[in-house]
Amino acid sequence: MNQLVDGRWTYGHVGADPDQGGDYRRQNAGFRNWITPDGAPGPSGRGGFAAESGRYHLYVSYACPWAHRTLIFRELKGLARHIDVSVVHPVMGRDGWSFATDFPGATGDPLHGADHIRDVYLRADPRMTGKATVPVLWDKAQGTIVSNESSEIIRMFDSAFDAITGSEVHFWPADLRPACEAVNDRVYPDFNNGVYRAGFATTQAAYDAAVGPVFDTMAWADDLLSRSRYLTGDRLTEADWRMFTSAVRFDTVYHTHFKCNRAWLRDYPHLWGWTRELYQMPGIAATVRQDHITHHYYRSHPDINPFGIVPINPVIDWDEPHGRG
Ligand SMILES: N[C@@H](CCC(=O)N[C@@H](CS)C(=O)NCC(=O)O)C(=O)O
Repeated sequence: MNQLVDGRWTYGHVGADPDQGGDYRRQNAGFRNWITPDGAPGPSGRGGFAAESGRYHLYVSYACPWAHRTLIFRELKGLARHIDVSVVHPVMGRDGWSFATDFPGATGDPLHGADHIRDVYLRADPRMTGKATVPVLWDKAQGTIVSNESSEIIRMFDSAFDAITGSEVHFWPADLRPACEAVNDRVYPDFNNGVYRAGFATTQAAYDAAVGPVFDTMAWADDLLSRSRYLTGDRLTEADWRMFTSAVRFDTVYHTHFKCNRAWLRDYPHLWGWTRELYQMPGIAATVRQDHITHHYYRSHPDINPFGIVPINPVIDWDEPHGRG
């Protein structure tokens, strides 16, 4: 379960991002291996995970912004034909993510017939005790989990399969890595995770400390995007996609459910145009399932929405011309 620390909810991924360089220790088994073109070891974990078509399986929730990153990279990198996907039910109960199929788009688990995502973790590590998170990248050949860290899964997807897919587009290019890191270092704590810290705060002080940086970061990004095509300059990078997954959830859940209601995202013209531009890129709209997003957040957190009522929500025209570039 989420942990209450100093009046703040730590939501599993607080500090979980290795980009933060902090002292966070993942509660769950922490699978940190890498798929590489030839199976050589990656920056962490062990080797033996060579890029092959059909070998790997991705478990996601359409609701989760971290899992969403991996779905986006699967599309952008032409991996949909090579890596199949299972989607959990959007409503997370006491046993965590389930494979119930009574919601459109929830696929169940055709690979293992598991009831919950926890069962998939237990196949890889029967002693695993911590939280069973999505995404999970599964290796059918070795019957284990390659990685459950989205920030690393997107970097393997960015290049490991290029010889198979022929993809030549890269979102983690060597020359822009410092610029990406600088943006990620702000966006992860103050926006991606900042909305959770605001939403799960149980003291006024914890809420106040979290919510200010959320809007400071949106104002900063709006200003940056008034002068720059993307967050790190002229080229679209992972830094954009990592901010995007929270941006598309802002007006439908974070604004109301997490009490981030100083403004709507669509009040920031450049940020809103950029969000629509990314949304309208080929393959992306199908990864954005607002039905899963709203039903997950509003129905999975009884502490902050005890009756599980899903609000009517604003009507948002995601296909409105973005007028950029
Ligand atoms: N560091 C992980 C974090 C993933 C994560 O925290 N996912 C949440 C959903 S948004 C989860 O699965 N939580 C399970 C739970 O709370 O039981 C990543 O980025 O891959």
